This record gives sequence, structure tokens and C-alpha cells, in this order.
Amino acid sequence: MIAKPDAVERRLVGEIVRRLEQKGLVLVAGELRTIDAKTAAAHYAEHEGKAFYGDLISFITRSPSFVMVVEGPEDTWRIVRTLMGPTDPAGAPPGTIRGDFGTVMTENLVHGSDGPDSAAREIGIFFPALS
Ligand code: 3AN
Repeated sequence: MIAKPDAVERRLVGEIVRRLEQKGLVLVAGELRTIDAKTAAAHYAEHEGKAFYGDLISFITRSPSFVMVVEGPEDTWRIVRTLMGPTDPAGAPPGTIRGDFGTVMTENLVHGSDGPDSAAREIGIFFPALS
């Protein structure tokens, strides 16, 4: 999971980690790090060519993110996605991270892997020593 630049800038990292831990997930890696353009391009390769791609890369690289690996029971990625809420904070329910703290899609606070394959791929990008 990534607490993106807006989350770090707004001092929401503690709140986000608290929610993960309160749910029962375990933080197994975590680092405050400014994501470079090359890493951002690898991470968001699926969005290359889309209208919002340039803004997405500028946003994720603009200041430090808190990059994490969390563990839990089976399908941890799904638990994390449930805590995050849907991509667009405008429609995210209260009680979710995006629903409680976000207003716009371009500053939606968090990223979570959307399946086991993307979780493995993203751990490889951000924490190669763990994969
Ligand atoms: P999620 O972060 O929920 O997995 P993705 O992977 O579809 O969502 O999108 C990655 C990021 O790209 C989103 N967090 C959002 O910042 C941005 N994004 C996705 N779709 C749009 C869109 N239609 N307009 C602007 N930004 C978008």
C-alpha cells in the first residue's frame, strides 16, 4: 500500500497506518520515500497513454510517499482495498480512507494493489529485497 504525497502532506500517514493495524493487518515494510519518475512509470504502466497519465506521474513524484507492505490472512489486498474505498473519493462511503478524507480523484490519498498478481509485481518494484 502507498500513502501518496497528499496523505503525507496532510499528516494522515499515522491515521492510515492506524486503520490498517486496527483492522488486524501487520506492517512488514514501510519507508518514506520520494518516488522517482522511472519507478512511477513502472508502477503506472497500465495507465500510459491515458489523458490523466502525465498528471498522475507528476502527482505521485511531487513529494514523499509512505510506501508499505502489509500482511494479513488470505487476500490481504482485498482487505486493504475495502479500507481504502473506491478510486473516486466523491463516491467513497464514510468509514473508508477515501470517503473520510478525500474529495477528488486526483488526490485520493492511497494506492492499494488490486489483486495477488499486482501485489507481487508492486512489491517487486518498491521492495525488491522482499520479493
Ligand atoms: P486505484 O488507485 O483505485 O487502484 P486506478 O489504478 O484505476 O485506481 O487509478 C490509479 C490512479 O489514477 C487513481 N488513484 C487516480 O489518482 C488516477 N485516475 C484513475 N482514473 C482517473 C480518471 N478517470 N481521471 C483522473 N485520474 C484518474
